Amino acid sequence: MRGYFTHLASMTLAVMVATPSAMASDLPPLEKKDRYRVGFSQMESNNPWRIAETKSFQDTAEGCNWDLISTDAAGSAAKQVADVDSMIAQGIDVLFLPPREEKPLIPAVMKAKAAGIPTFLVDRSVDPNVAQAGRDYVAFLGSDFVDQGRRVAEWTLENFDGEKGIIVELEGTTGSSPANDRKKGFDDVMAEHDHMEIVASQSGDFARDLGRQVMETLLQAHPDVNIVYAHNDEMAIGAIQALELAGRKPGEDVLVVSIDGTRDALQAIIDGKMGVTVESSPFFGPLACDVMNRYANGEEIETWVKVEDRIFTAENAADHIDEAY
Ligand code: GYE
Repeated sequence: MRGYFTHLASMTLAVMVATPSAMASDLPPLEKKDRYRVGFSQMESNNPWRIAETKSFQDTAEGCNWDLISTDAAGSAAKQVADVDSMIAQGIDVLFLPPREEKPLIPAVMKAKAAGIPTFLVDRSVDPNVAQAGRDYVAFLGSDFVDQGRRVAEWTLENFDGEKGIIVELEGTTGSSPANDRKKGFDDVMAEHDHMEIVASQSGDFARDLGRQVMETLLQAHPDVNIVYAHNDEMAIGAIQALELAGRKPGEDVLVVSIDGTRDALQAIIDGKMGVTVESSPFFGPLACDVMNRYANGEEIETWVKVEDRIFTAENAADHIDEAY
């Protein structure tokens, strides 16, 4: 077990046992081969997280005997479905899919299943009421986003020293699993605290520029904001730019909190402009290799291969910036 964990570099795992295990008979099997034709359908490449994830798959390919076909849907769920279609036509043996949104990517999952291609969802999931791990796809490899939101909220409660928290929330891509779950985790905790109020919550599509624009607009309506919760670091950095442009002092008169652990976010923490980022690792390549090989060996795969996330604050950001992306 130890050796298995150690080569998974910067990702730690918890094995989930509570969920029902995969019914091998329902799922397309994966034949053992010397080389696999592997599809990786990236959703967009407009932020460092996405670029690091794609690179992690590329870096894993040779050592895992993959002939990797990767595509980039450039932010369009419709294109991502078409990309998967084209990879199915190219005869992939296995599919790794980060679904941009929870519902629009379900047809891609179902088509891969119908074509006999085992699919692993990585980093994001689909609507569990429609498509299920262990039945329609093998497993979801990724973080607990509700818990990430909850941990940001708890850190904020411990570290905010004002009397009343006026919170602006910058949501991720509408209809994506991390946006839905990071909102739920954070909002549920804050709802239990009367001195905390979320005055606005709007999507910045997980993008830096949009995060900045949305923050600029929301600042007009809520000049008294003193906490910004962004669903990812790129939007947090955009929000910091908007705040500074408006003459505010992030880290002094506004507490900015977020999720991911990018290099820019760790630098913002070191510079005192950001309070916390809860980790959400993009380095899925080695884990994907490992889980795929276990599946090809006929092992039962847990329906959620859960990634454990660290937390970065002023106490440890400098220790981790060199390994950040
Ligand atoms: O937080 C964000 C990215 O799906 C976990 O998507 C991922 C999120 C990540 O665009 O930066």
